[in-house]
Formats: sequence, structure tokens, C-alpha cells
Amino acid sequence: MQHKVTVVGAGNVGATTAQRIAERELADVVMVDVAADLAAGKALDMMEAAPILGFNARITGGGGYAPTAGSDICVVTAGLARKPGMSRDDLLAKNTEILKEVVERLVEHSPETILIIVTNPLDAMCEVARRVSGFPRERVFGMAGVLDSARMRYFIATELNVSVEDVDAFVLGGHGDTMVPLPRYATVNGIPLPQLLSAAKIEAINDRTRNGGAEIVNYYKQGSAYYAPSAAVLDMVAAILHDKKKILPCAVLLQGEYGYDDLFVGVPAKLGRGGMEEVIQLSLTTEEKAALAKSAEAVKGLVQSLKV
Ligand code: TXD
Repeated sequence: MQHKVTVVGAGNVGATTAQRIAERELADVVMVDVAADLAAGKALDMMEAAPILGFNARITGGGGYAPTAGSDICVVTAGLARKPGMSRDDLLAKNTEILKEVVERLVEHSPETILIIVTNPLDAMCEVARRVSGFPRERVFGMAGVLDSARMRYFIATELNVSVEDVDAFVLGGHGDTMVPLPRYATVNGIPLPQLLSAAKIEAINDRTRNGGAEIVNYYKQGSAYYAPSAAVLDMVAAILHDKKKILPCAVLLQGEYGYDDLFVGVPAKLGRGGMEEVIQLSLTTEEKAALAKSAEAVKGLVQSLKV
């Protein structure tokens, strides 16, 4: 394979991401986990499926970082997942420590890599990764918006009984309870959503989207969502490796856009070989701006308490 992607954390999201990348032959994948045998075992198990599925990418796994050297992209999923009743923010202190260690090791071996952060609380972990790596914002950003938007798209498609392929939607803001679904920018094969659904139905979809993560946690009891999150990471990885210039909502360090400075906020961004190549500015109504401000405040509060 021409490309190499490292996935740190061989848990639910990490391993499923590795599997998706390899099965599509996007890159060779190196999985790293403190549970070294877990990473090694999952890698071997996945490779034993290769003759059946017929993919030629190589997946390896272990506890060391030497095999990650020269990675095009490093996806960080290492950390603790939410348990029922636990907020994403409760994870802050523990996952800050983990992120710090992981990013230091990654950057040591792949100084030119692009970091995609997945660990929660997402926006704060992006800031930890940025501080520790010293990378420009083009090479350190987070996955959340693609997942939140996919959930919204699914809920819209189900409500209207139309193909998911026809539905586009955007969710802005932090990856938390204050995320901002933007139904005004949602379309069904080009038709604006507000023309197809009542305001009450749209608000119900917004609510379900905001609680999409918790809905899955309540089913699983242990651990959180991973099929849709890993698909979301795959979308970002493919956009970068294939230089698609795809516009995807990501957690990006804003530098003046949307009126915010030096803060990670979920906004539409263009992803290509250079990583996060451009922040796309949408015009927002007064209410949408207020919702985004609330979300940004929540991220700011977390970032201020970071100890890195
Ligand atoms: O939208 C999003 N951004 C998210 C975020 C969607 C889904 C999951 N989200 C978060 O990702 C979740 O709240 C967690 O913080 C991470 C990973 O979720 P996952 O469900 O994959 O958690 P697991 O299955 O517990 O896996 C975490 C793995 C586990 O195997 C640990 O042994 C490993 O991380 N781990 C480490 N690996 C390397 N180095 C260190 N220090 C380390 N610590 C734990």
C-alpha cells in the first residue's frame, strides 16, 4: 500500500476504523494500544479475513510506536468511553493525560502527519493535541460533525421514507449536548428540509440528533457507538488520502472565522491532501449564531480547565 494510517486505541472505534480502512484498501493500518495483545490479536484476526474478502492492505497491531513511523494520518481513539449517565466532560482529566502521551509519541515518529482526534471530550482533546504537537490547524482536527450529521441525515431519511443518499445535513458546534443542527441547510435531493417537514417534526429530529450518542449508550450499557463513528472517520481519511477536497463538518481551530479565535468548534471544512485546507463560512441567523455561541462557551469552559 502506498499510504499508512495509524490508529491509536484498538477498542471499538479504533478497531472498526482500522477494519474499514483496510477493507477498502485505502492504506496499510498500524494499530497501537496500551493493551498490546488486544491490538496484535485484532490485527491478526482482521488479516485472516483478507483472503476471504480479498483486500490487500496490511494491518498490524501492538503496543509500540516504532511501526507508526511515517504515517500519513494518525487517528487517535485512545481513552475511556462514556458509561451510562456519564457526560463527555467527565472524561476530561483522564483523557487529557492519555492524549498527551499518545500525541507526543506519534509526533516523534511522524512529524509530518495529520492528526484526526476522536477521543472525548472531543473539542478539548483537539486542543490538547494541538498544544502537544505544535501542529498548524491544517494538520490537527477532530471527528464529530460527520457523525452528528450522519445521524441527522438518517433521522430525516427515516421520517420522510426516502433514501439516505438523497439527504444532506449539517451539524455545527461542539460535540456535546450543545451541538447545533442546522435544518435550514439540510436538503433532500436539493429540496430544503423546511419545505418538506413541519417545524415540530424538524425540532424533534434536532433533539434526537443532539442525543444521538446517549441514545446508543443507553442501549449498549457498556461502551458507546462505534459503527457510525468509525464510518465517519473513514470518510475523513478517504477525503484526505484521495485529495477529494470534500466539505465535511469537523472540529477545527477557528482563527477569526464565525467570530471565534483560537477555539476548536465544529464547522464545515474542506479536506484534502493538505489536511484541513479551508474553513467554509456559512451565513447564520441570529438564533443559529446564539446557539453556536452557547456551544462555543461550553468548549471554552473545558479548554480553560485543561492542564497541558
Ligand atoms: O464523535 C466522536 N468524536 C466520538 C468519540 C464517537 C464515538 C466515541 N468517541 C470517543 O472515542 C469515546 O468517548 C472515547 O473517548 C473514544 C474511544 O471510544 P471506544 O468506544 O473505541 O472506546 P474503547 O472501546 O474503550 O477503546 C479505547 C481504547 C482501549 O482499547 C484502551 O486500551 C485504549 O483505548 N487506550 C490506550 N491506547 C493507547 N495508549 C493509551 N494511553 C491508552 N489508554 C487507553
